[in-house]
Amino acid sequence: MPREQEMERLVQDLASGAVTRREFVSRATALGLSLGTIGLVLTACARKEKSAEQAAGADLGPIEKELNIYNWSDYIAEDTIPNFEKEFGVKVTYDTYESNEEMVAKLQAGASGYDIVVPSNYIVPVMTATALAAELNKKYLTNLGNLAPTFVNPVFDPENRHAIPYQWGTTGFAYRTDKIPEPGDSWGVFLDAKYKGKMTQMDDMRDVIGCWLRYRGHSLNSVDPAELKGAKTDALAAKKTLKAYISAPVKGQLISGDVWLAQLWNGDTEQAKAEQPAIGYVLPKEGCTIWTDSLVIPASAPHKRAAHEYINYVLRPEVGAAISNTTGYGSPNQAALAQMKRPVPYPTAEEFQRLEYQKDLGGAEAMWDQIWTEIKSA
Ligand code: N2P
Repeated sequence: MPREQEMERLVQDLASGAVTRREFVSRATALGLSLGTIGLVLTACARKEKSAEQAAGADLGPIEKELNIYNWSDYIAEDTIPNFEKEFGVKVTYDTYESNEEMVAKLQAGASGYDIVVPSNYIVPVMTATALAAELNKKYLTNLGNLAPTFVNPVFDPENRHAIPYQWGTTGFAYRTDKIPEPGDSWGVFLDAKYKGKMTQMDDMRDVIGCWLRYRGHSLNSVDPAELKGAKTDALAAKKTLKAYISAPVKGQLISGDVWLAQLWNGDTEQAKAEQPAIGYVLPKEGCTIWTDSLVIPASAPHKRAAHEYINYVLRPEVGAAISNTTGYGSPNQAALAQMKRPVPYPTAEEFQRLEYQKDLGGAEAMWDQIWTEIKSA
């Protein structure tokens, strides 16, 4: 295992209690970590454990009158918030974002005022390791039993201590069946000069570089400089044919016909298709991202009781079903499936050969950031 990964694993093991503090110190020293850094990690970990213990059993008091939600765009049913406000007597402020990085940057900048955020799987361990996520108080989550077994105790958040799965989906490409009847099933389509100016990729480092890594047969979590160099070459070649890097807002352009082919998530594709039936979706043969987004309460959330009530409300079968019926995404709410118009079945083991969950890049994030900056500014 490369040294960086070994360190990362070691810090995770300390945080989860898999190694003792004493073991951590001796192994971290052997890995060449400075004593100052070791001290910082130990202090952060102790502080986190203390606040987690306090939070998990705390009585949160009466429900507050306000709730501030920060969610991805187009990721909720029309009546989800109004019904919650009416029933619980809470005024909800609802803001949206377009990428995990945008959301995390807001939280890292200091008390954001948000009570609910919706990170993807690979972001949750980052939020817990940096004490950005609050420990959930399960006594308020009486509907937790409605989660499908796959989403209970997920690898990204053992025992659902900080995250309750909300929706899951994939990142493939959407296309106009009337403009490109046969787009094939490869990420290589983005290199096809025939469609120059009519294609877009997501405005998301992980999805763009990730798809080009898969195109070359690598993991979309690669931290190998040579593999990343290849992915960068392809991304730069594809950029010559692209109209833009754009995520959810591309739906309008697919509907109008300004864009014929767009790297996009399955559910947003379904939403566009509801308005323009000539839209198809492809999971490229080289493989692509599968993700689970979860409801998380930031450690700095000012309205924690209302946030718990909201999570518990979303876990109701009819609320979960209404959300997926609008978004087109899969629901981790097993009890909701029976009420869904087109339930999206969770992938089989065979389908998983084409799918990969993103992981935190750890120390290699800076290298990815650098490559993405170079691609964007080229
Ligand atoms: C929102 C879909 C976002 C999901 N439209 C990406 N994880």
